[in-house]
Amino acid sequence: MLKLFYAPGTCALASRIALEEAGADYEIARLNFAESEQRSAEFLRINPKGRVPALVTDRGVLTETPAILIYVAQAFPAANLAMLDDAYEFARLQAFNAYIASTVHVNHAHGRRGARWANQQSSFDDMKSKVAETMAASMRMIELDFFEGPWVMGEQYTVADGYLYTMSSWLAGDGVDINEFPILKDHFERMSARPAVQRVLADI
Ligand SMILES: N[C@@H](CCC(=O)N[C@@H](CS)C(=O)NCC(=O)O)C(=O)O
Repeated sequence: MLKLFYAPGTCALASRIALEEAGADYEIARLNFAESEQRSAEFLRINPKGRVPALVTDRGVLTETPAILIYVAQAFPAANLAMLDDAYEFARLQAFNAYIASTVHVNHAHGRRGARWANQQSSFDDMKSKVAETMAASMRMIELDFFEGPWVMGEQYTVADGYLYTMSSWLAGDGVDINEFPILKDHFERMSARPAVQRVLADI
């Protein structure tokens, strides 16, 4: 059975939504970040990066959200969570997920994980002061330039939707009002109502 290492409020939510949407048989292993369990020797043996998500499969451990999302889409093709037969559309989906991982998530991380990039408190404070601006700029670009509607990629619901939903769920904490983005707000509300997301929210 698949096992997802997870922590509430993290990007691992996207992988969990994908597993739920896929109807996968999986179990959750929750890490308590307040207790730094992600840096425990036991977890570092599973994921030396000390981060979630990590998905334990019968062939080994997968990390990195975009890779896990595509793995789930390919491992459960009946769920139709990616355009697996269209090279161009599949690449567009991966481009969206890569943008979230490399830019939007990193914007957010500057607010709480500044120690990854700097040493001084003044540097952390400076990075943190930029988060609302960079998150808003990224979300504006997604809303105006990337989001096809009614789902991220158009008519087909894909793993990108749970990933965008995860980013939208961080906005209030990053000082960004989702009401500034009516399309993303509508997407967030429709995502929240999906049975798979409801199941996750009931067991956060
Ligand atoms: N590139 C990774 C990033 C994973 C990541 O940074 N996860 C965060 C939670 S959102 C984490 O585990 N942080 C723990 C830490 O920094 O100690 C991905 O996209 O999955």
